[in-house]
Amino acid sequence: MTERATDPADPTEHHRATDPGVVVVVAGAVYDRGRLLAARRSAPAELAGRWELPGGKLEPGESPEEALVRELREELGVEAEPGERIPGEWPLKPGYVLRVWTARLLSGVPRPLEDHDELRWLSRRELDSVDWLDQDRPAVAEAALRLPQA
Ligand code: 523
Repeated sequence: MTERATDPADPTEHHRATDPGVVVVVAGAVYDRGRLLAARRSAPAELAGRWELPGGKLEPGESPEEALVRELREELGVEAEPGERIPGEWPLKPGYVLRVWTARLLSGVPRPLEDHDELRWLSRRELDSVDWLDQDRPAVAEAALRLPQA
């Protein structure tokens, strides 16, 4: 299901879409021991083979943090704790925006269960070694600033 945020009186509204017609996609800059998790998309065809910060669309009634925890559990089989929002918002296809949170791995070893066919943990100096989706690049650059130099 897709969240189209609606009620301006809802106190959680600012956590969702600023524009009620916009679908929010949340992604996680998942850290573990000084490395950032990169995931290679297996679908749809136009995005397959490109690397992203894992995540997905908000479902109705979810906060972005809840959506992120759910997506990381579904897609990677891990438990993660959301941290801070990485400032900024990046347009995707028309009507969709990407927002990114940092997240810390709590338990589990990430596996590509859904939507991905490969995962890699990248140190700061390895971040340019994968072909990130264009829209993820600014968030990856911001996330890199939060990684220890390696
Ligand atoms: N992106 C994107 N970068 C990024 C994510 C998580 C998603 O550009 N880091 C885009 C890709 C899709 C759209 O956002 O065009 C929705 O992401 P998707 O397909 O991962 O969302 P889901 O998992 O909620 O989608 P369904 O499989 O349709 O439920």
